[in-house]
Amino acid sequence: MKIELPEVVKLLKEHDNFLILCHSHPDGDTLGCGFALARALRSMGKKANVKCEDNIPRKFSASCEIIEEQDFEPEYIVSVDVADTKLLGENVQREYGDKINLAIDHHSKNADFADYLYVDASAAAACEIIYQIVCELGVVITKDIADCIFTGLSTDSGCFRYSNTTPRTHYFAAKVMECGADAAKINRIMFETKTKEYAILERMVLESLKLYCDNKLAIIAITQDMYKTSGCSEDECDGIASLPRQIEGVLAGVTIKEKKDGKFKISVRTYAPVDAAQICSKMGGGGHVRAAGCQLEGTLEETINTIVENVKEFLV
Ligand SMILES: [Mn+2]
Repeated sequence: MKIELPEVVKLLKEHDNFLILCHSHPDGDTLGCGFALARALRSMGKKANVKCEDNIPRKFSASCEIIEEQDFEPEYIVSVDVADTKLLGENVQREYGDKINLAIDHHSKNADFADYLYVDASAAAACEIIYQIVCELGVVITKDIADCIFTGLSTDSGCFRYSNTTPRTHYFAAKVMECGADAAKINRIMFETKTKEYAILERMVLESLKLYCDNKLAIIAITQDMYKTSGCSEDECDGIASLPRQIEGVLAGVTIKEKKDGKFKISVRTYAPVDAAQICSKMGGGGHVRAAGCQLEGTLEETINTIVENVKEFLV
């Protein structure tokens, strides 16, 4: 059932012993939401843990500092930034997928899997929602909470450069900076710092770049071999998906990542009027207007062909 923000706040006040679920392959937004909310609830004297199927990439350790796990039986399960229970990852989905009490999200196509759902699709990051919730809960926004929220705001808006960025995104960022968020440090870690391994991987990925559809579609591919040769881990290269769209004239940038099981994870980034969510839903996935994803099987060549076939009609 869809609810509004005051009801979300009421549910959080009424309950205790929270388990907060992030999506798998965690990004700055889902982690920022999870740890900000857990810290806020704990500061109200409640118990709260954060759960994620995958390991948390090292670059988030400075801003979303991992909190010590508390020992309790979860009573109220909240998902943050999770559009579909599939995105929780296999194990978390199996254990909690049908037990989620409250979903807090900013994906317009949320699968409505929880007892209660709050979606604000106008939010650039789910952390915009968490900021409002934390304020309404009346808790003091500590530097730790501020850093978490800033991380979500900044990463989901591409350092406030993507078209999803609104005055409100900037306003909330300003508010959490007033509470001590270290914006410069977080942005440097998220957007300017790369490991030597990542730089080597990036060079290989750029060599894989191919242009299609009158140079309006750019595709790059990352194979398991490239991870091995470069020494770069898979969870380290989320930002690479923005690469193909940087080329002048490109309206759709596609990143193909080979997973360990040989299947391909596809990330699509677009500029107006091309709708990434529409493209990906044709291939069994989904997401936002400018950023979406799906999964494909087959050889790399077949996968590229499938993508070109599905994207080209949107580029005429
Ligand atoms: Mn998000």
